[in-house]
Amino acid sequence: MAKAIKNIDQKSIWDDARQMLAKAEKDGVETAWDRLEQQSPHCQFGESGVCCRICTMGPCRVSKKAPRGVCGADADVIVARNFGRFVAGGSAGHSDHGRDCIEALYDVAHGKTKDYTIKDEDKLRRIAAELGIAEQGRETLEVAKDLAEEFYANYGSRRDEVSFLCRVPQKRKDIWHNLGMTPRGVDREIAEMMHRTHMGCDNDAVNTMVHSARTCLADAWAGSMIATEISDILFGTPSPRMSQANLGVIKEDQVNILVHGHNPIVSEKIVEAVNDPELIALAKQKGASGINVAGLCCTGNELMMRQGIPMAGNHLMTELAIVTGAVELIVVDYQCIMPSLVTVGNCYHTKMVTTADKAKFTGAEHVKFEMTNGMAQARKVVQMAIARFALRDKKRVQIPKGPVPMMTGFSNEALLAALGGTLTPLIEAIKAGKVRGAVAIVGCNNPKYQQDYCNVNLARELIKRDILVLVTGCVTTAAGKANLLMPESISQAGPGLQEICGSLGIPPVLHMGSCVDNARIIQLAAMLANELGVDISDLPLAGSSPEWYSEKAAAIGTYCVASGIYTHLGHPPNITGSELVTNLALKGLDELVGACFLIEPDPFKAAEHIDQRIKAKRLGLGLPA
Ligand code: XCC
Ligand code: SF4
Repeated sequence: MAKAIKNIDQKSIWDDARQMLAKAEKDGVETAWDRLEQQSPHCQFGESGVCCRICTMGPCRVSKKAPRGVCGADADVIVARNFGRFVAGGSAGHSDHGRDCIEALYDVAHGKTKDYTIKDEDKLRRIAAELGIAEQGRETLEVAKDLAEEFYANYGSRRDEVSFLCRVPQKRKDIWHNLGMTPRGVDREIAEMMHRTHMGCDNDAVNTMVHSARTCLADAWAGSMIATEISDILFGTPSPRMSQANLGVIKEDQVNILVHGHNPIVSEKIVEAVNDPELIALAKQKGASGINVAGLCCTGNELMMRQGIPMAGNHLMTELAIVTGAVELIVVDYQCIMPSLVTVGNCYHTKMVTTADKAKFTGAEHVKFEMTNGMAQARKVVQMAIARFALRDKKRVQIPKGPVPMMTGFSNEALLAALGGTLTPLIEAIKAGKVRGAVAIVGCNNPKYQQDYCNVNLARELIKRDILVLVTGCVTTAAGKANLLMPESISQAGPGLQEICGSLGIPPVLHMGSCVDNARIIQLAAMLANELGVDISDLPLAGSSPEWYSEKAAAIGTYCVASGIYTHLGHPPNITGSELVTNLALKGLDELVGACFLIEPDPFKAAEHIDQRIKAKRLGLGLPA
C-alpha cells in the first residue's frame, strides 16, 4: 500500500478539496492525511491480518520464525478469524441501522409517534404482499404492524431463512443451501461469527470464510434490504430529481447545517425544521439570509435521493467542509463520522451535535433523538445552529465556488418507471449489446489514495465501453463532481449506452442511494436473473469499491461475491498473510459461488479486467461479447 501523500495536489483530484487542504495548513488544522503520515508505515502484521488478539495467552503475531500462536493457530486460521470479525462488524452496522428502521415502522404502526408517518403506502402494501402478509381490505397501520413483526423476526433465531430470500433465484439459493451459506437471521449469523472466532472454536479457515459470507448475506438480503425498504415506506421512494454537489453548496450568507451519518430518521426531521417559517425568521433576525442544509456521506445520499438536498461532500470532505469556516453546526447519527470532526470544529465556531446513544463523541453536545421527540429535537438543533451564526469569524471564511449539478433518485421503482414499467427494454438493450453490462461502483474514500481518482476514472472507463454504471455511497459525490450524473454526460459514453440512455433521458451513471441501498442493486440483479431464468452469476455484472476503507464496505464486497457478482477492490482486506484465504478470495470462491474478488489499484487496469469478465458472461449467455 502506498505511503502517506504529502503534496496537496496528490491528495485529491478536486479543486474544492485542494483549496481547503491549503487553508487547513494555514489555519493549523490537522486532517486525516496528516494523521496517516503519523501512522505510516503501518504494522505489517496487522496489515496482513496475522496479528491475533482474541485471547490473553497472546497477543500473537505469526511469522516464518514463529508460525503458530500460543494456542497453535496458524496464519490461515488467524486471518480467517480476523476477517470474519471484520465483516461481522460491517454487517452489524448496516443491520443495526435496519433495526432502528423497524423500530420506527413499529412505532408509527402502533400510533406511538406523530413525528413520523407512512409516506409510501403502495410500497408498504406491495412488500407486505410479497412477504405473504394479507393487505387487501386492511387498514394501512394494521398491515404495517404485521410487516414490522415480520422484519423483527428476520433478526432472530427461529427461521430457516430471511424473508427476502423470496427475491433470490432458485439456483442461487441452492448454492447457498449446499454450502451451508443460507442466511437465517441477522443477529444469529453475527453472534455465531463471534462465537466461531472465539479461541478454540472454528479452526478451519475455509469453514470460517463460508460463515463470513453467510453473515454478509444476512446483511444484504435482510439488514440492509430492510433498512432500504422501510426508509422508502416512511420517507418516500426516491424518484429522479436534480441536486448539486461539492463544497460550493455551503452558503456564505446563510446559517449552514451539515447532516452526516446514515439513517434518515434524524436528518429528515432536520430538513423539515429548516423549512419552518418561524425558524427562518429567527435566522433572519440574527443577520442570516436563511438556513441552508447540506449532506455528507450516506445521510447526504438519503436526503439527496428523496429531497434533492445538496451534497457537501463524501468521506474525505467531512473535515474539509468545516475548514470553510462557514459551518455553524454538524449533526450526526452514526457510522463513518471521524472523531476528529469535534477537534476541527473547535478550530472554528462549528458545533457538533450527536443524536444516537450508541454514537456519542467526547466534546460534542448530545441531543437524543427518539421516535417520539424527533421534530422537537430537530427544532432545537436548528436553533442551536442559528445561535452559532453570530460567532462566525468572517475573516476566516473561504467557500469554494461553483457547485456541480447532478441527477439523483434512481430507486428500482424509478428505473422501472423510466423503462416504461418493465425490465424488457433493458434486457433487449443488453441482448443487443447496446448496454453490454452493468457495474455498481460503491463505497468510500481512503487517504491512502488520491481522493476519488480511482472512483471517477473507473466510472469513465466503463461507460466508454457501453457498461452502465450504478453508484451509491461516497462514490456518488465523486461521480457527481466529475459531471457523470447528468443526462448530458452520455457524450462520454460509448455509442450503445449513448443511444439507450439518450432515449430514456437518463445519465450513463445512475445514483441509486446510500450504502445500505446496495440492497437495491442486488435486488435489481436478482430481478434480471429471474426474468432471464438464470442465476445472478450468469449475468454480465460486476461490483467495485476502488477506495474502500470500512468494515461495512468489506461486508458489501463479500455479499456481492456470495450473491454471484464479481467484485473489484482497489486494495485487499487484511488477509494477505494467508495464502489459503487470499487464494480463496481471488479464485476459489469462483468455483464455490460463481464469483470472486479482483484486487487492482489502477482503475484503467481494473476496467480492463471487468470488461473481460463481462465479455465472458455475455458469451456464456450466448450474446455477442
Ligand atoms: Fe462510509 Fe456510507 Fe464508505 Fe462513505 S461509502 S465512507 S462506508 S459513508 Ni458506504
Ligand atoms: Fe494467540 Fe491463539 Fe490467543 Fe490468538 S487465540 S491470541 S493465536 S493464543
